[in-house]
Amino acid sequence: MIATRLVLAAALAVAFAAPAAAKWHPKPKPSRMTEVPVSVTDAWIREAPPGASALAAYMLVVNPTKKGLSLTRVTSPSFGEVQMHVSEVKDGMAHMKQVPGFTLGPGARLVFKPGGNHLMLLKPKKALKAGDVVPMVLEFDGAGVRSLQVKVLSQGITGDTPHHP
Ligand SMILES: [Cu+2]
Repeated sequence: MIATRLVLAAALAVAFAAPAAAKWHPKPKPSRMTEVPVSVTDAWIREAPPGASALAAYMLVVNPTKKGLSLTRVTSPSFGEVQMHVSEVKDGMAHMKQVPGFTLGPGARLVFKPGGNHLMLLKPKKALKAGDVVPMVLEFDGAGVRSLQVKVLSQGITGDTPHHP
């Protein structure tokens, strides 16, 4: 009888200890929270016709730190997916392809511009028009993030570089 009670008490102790143990071992991701002092200028999204399934974003990213950085992921709450694309000319034809990221050495500049590297914004969650502002987060592997607000502009909507339909 006493033995049974002890077992029950032990079982209860474990049950109550479990939540405390979970609290004791949090899983912080400091690198995902840290803002990296990367400079981002001239950030803009090209306004697309209503119903467009993809938009493109452009900006100048400069790494002023003394450490190399790897841009490995870009997200935006306004889009289901953001890809990093490079443009290249093959056999006289302009092509674009997705890349896993870009590395920026100390002091390096990374240019996203029409006809060159660009951020491909896919699965828009709502229609965007010129003047709208879209939050975006650049993630630098192991270093942190750079959060920014990107304005939608109508410039170039007729396009110097035809893009995804
Ligand atoms: Cu593209």
